[in-house]
Amino acid sequence: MRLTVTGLVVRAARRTHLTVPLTRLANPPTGQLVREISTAAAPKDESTADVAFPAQSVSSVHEVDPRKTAGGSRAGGDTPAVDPAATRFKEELKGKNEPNKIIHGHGQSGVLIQSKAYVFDQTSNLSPSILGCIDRQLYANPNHPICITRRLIESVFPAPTFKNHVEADPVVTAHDNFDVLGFPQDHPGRSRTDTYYVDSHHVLRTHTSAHQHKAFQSMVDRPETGYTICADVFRRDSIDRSHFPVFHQMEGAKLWKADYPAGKTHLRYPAHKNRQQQIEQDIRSLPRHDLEILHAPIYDNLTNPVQIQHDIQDVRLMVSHLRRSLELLVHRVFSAARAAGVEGGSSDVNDRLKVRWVEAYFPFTSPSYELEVFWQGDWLELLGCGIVKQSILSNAGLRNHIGWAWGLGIERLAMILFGIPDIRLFWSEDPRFLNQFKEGTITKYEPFSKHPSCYKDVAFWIDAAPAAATPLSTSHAGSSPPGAAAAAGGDATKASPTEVQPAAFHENDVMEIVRDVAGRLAEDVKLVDEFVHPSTGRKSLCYRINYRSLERTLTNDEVNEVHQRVLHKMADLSTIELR
Ligand code: FA5
Ligand code: MG
Repeated sequence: MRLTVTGLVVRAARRTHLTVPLTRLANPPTGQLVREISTAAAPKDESTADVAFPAQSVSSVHEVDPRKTAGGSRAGGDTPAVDPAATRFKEELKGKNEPNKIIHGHGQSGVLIQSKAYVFDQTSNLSPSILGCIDRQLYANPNHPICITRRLIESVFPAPTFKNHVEADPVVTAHDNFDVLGFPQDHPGRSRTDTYYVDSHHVLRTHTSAHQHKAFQSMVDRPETGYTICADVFRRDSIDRSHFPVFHQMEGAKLWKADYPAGKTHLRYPAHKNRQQQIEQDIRSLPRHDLEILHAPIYDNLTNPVQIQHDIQDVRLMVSHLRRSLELLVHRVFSAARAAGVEGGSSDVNDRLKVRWVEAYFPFTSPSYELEVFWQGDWLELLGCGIVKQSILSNAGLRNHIGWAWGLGIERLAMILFGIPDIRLFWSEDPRFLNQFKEGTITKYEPFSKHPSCYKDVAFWIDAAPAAATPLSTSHAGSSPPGAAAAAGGDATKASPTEVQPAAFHENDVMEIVRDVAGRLAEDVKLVDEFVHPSTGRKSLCYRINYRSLERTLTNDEVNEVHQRVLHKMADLSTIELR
């Protein structure tokens, strides 16, 4: 299982690939500077150093190279010009009313998702298999482990402090998924090889943070000071027992407001102090836990800085509140798992659970962290989090607020909670799986069958160097799950939108073909051989596909037939030549 993110190699690599905003380097908030500001009588105005997000950037929307991302995106997702043919086709899609199915006609293709029609353009890369997962809404079925886990998480972040949302429509603008959160234009998460584009302006969200800006905006007039959002998220990714192209995320945020009186500068300090005291009080009211915390860095001036607008004491307090809240969540989940008899990280039930905090990078928080838990002999990344960038709050109309946010993968917790060994099981419609779970109860999953695997290889030549650094050719092979090296999808070792090799082979293209043809019959796909021909210099890759159904034994003929169809589709790829 490639559930863990361990080792500093990955983290060091991540930082070299992600763009660190220049402002960070030009204005490092040295400890000295921060301390001076924090002890000054007049507190800083968190809103003064706003960086406006790019409202509209359409530089490469009509990129000719179809492998590249749409790159920029428009605020609100409105299309640049009204095309009468596209408008007619949209009406036709609505009239047909066949949701989540690719429809062709009049030289155009498109799809109806959640009653909205989208006409494909050269950026679109949706596949029938991914569309088939839309609208399952596992998080809304009270007897499904995803929903049971969601409810457990919500119980740690309850009303009235938190408003608990779900977001049913998976299509968001690229603006909301990336731009508004400060993703650099060359961030690997924007690549078409990693993200499902509905059209140049819309994507299937790659993370719940795509709803962060609107959730913050809606808090301007609401009594709640926090939220949670649950949704399905989509990433073109590798195939193994812990990765599925659709998974579920939950995002949470909590803010504190200072009631700065307009124009009365001398009254700002008491308002600032009041807010600080409120955070202290909120920390005191959090229940205690007995987790063993092995490592917990607060900030690092160079690599994980406190934002220039922030008072360092405020940050210390918010980080403490954030950590205590999430540690409490982990404690609840693991206590429930142990009570249900699911095997833990240690055979001794009385052993304390070990967790550690590690530095991370997200374009929309600083400082940022990941929480890892020691589970079944290895460190497992559960979530990412941090102090919300002040520009994001100000852009949402929350100028006097400061706060934290986190995002976690529900499957990661649910697999632990119920002892579910394979992520594909969550999508099973087999009653022998579904009938094991009941609203509000944690029960250990009992495997109902174990069917044999059938391995088949596919070997091919590639001409150009691969756009993806293949697992065997990277130094941190095996330690970095795809998607882990960058916020919200996008492995920093993979092709990026600025990749200079048009149409180079990308391993996610193989994954997508296998997924489309074999569906959930493919348990994992691994690169098993890679060599360069000594005289021609051409590179050969060999991938091994493990076919195994969770529900029945596959016949040889059946697997051969599926594999032939995979080979057939692979042969159509212009970037490879089958061997
Ligand atoms: C994010 O998606 C950020 N939006 C999280 C965040 C929110 C940070 C708010 C700061 C503030 P990341 O790509 O690391 O980050 O994913 C978050 C979590 O989703 C991971 O820690 C992991 O638990 C889960 N996750 C990521 N990729 C997968 C995958 N392919 N399969 C299952 N779970 C995954
Ligand atoms: Mg991560």
